[in-house]
Amino acid sequence: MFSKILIANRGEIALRIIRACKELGVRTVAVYSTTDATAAHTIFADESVCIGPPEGSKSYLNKVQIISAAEITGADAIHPGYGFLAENAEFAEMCASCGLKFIGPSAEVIRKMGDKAEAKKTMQAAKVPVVPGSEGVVKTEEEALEIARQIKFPVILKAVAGGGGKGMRIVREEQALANSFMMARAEAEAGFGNPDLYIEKYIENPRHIEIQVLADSQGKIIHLGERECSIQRRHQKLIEEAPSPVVDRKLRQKMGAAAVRGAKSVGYESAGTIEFLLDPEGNFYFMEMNTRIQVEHPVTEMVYGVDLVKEQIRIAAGEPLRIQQKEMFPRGHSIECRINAEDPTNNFMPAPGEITSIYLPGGPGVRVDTHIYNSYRVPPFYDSLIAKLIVSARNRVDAIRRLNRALDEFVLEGIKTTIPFHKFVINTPEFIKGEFDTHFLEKVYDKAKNEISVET
Ligand code: MV4
Repeated sequence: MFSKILIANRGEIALRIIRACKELGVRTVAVYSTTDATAAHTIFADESVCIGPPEGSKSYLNKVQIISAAEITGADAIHPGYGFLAENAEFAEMCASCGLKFIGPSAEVIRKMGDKAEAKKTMQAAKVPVVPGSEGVVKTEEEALEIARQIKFPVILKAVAGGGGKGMRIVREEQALANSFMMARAEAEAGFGNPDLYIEKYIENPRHIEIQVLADSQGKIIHLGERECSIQRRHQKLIEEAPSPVVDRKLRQKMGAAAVRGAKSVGYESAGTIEFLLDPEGNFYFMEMNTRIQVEHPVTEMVYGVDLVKEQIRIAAGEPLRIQQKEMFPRGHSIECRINAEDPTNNFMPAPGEITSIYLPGGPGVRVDTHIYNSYRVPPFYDSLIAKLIVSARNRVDAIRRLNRALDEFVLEGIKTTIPFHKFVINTPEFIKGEFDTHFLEKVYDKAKNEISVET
C-alpha cells in the first residue's frame, strides 16, 4: 500500500478521498488555492500545500504546481478525484514520468476514451451495443447526408472531443443537415480546438443508465450494477439512484456483461463507468466511458456494500480485487440528491456566499458527503456542488419517504440551494412511479419554479 497520497482536488470529493486514505492507514497531502486555506480538505489532511490563486486554471488545474507539491511532500501517488485533472491524459503521463502513481487508468486509456468516436469504435469491436451511425469521423456534409439517409432521421451530430453533452446537435430533417453540420463543426472547433464530428441515429426519450466497473491490475474485472441518472438539467445530473426502477436482474446482467467486455478490451484498470442510453423498448447503447470516480458513486456503495474509493486506491497499489462478481447483488435502494449553491427559481444561477446556519440530517440510512460547515463561505470560483445527500432503505418507496424526511431536516441558511427543488421533484407522480427519461426536468421545471420558495 502507498504510504502517502496527494489529493489533487477540493470540496466534498477531496474530503471523501482523505477519509478513505485514513481508513487504509495512508497519510494524506491536500493541495489548496488561497481561497481554500480554511477549507475542510485543507484542515483534515495530514499536510497541505498552497498551489496558487483561487482560479481553477491557476491552482487545481496547475499540473506543475501539483506535481511539485507531491515531490516536496514525498507522496507516492496522486488521486485526482473528479473534474479538474481527473481525465487529463497529459497529467497522468506527467505523474508516471515523475514516479508518481496516478490513481486511475493509464494515460493511453484516458486518451482513447476521451476521443468519443475512437471510444465508440473500440466498444463496437468488443461487441458492446452502439447506436447505428458513422464508423468514426464524418469529414464532409455529403458524407453525413449519405449516412443520415441510411440510418434515417432524426440524427445527432457529436463532437469527437466533446462529451457530457457539449458540442451536440440534433437534426430532424434532411434540409437542416448542411447548416447543422457547419454550425456543429464551428462550435467543436471553438469549444475543443477540434472540429471533428461523428453522426448517429438520435434515440428519442432515452434514459441515462450507467454501469460501475472495478478492474484490477491483474486483469480481473467486475461490475457493480447500474445507476439511474436520467434526472438531469443541461447535462448536469441532479438526482441519481441505484438500482434503476426499470432495470431488472436480466437486463442488469446483460448491461453489466457488456460493460465488463468493453473495459476488458481496453485493458482497463481502476474504477470506471460505462454510460448507456436505454431506449423505451429496452435496448441499450454505449454512449461514453468515464475513467474517473464519479460524483454519484455513493449510491452504488450503499446498495453493493463496497467502498469504491478504497477499492480504487487498493487497485492502484497493485492489490488484487478481493470481491467476486457472484457476490455482487444490489441490496435495497439508494438515492442521491446533489445540493448545489444555486437558485432554482432563477435558472439555477450560481449562488455563492456565506453559510450563516447549518444543520445536517442524520439518522438511519442517511449519509451526507460534504465539506461545508457553519460560517463557511462558498467561493464563486468552482463548481456549485456543496453537499450530496444520500439515503438508503429496503426499497424505493421507503427511500423516497426517507429522502423527504432528510430534506426536511436539512437546514442551510445564508445561500440559495437546490434543496427546495429536490423536495418538489421527489414528490411528483412521475418520480414516485419511476416513470421519467432525460427530458423529465425540462417538463417539470416551469411548474417547479412557481411552486418552490427559496429563502436565504
Ligand atoms: C444521445 C442522445 C440520443 N441519441 N445520442 C448527452 C450527453 C452525451 N454523453 C450524449 N448525450 C446524448 N446522446 C443519441 N444517439 C441523447 C443524449 C442526451 C442525454 C443523454 C444522457 C442524459 C441526458 C441527455 C440529455 C439530452 C441528450
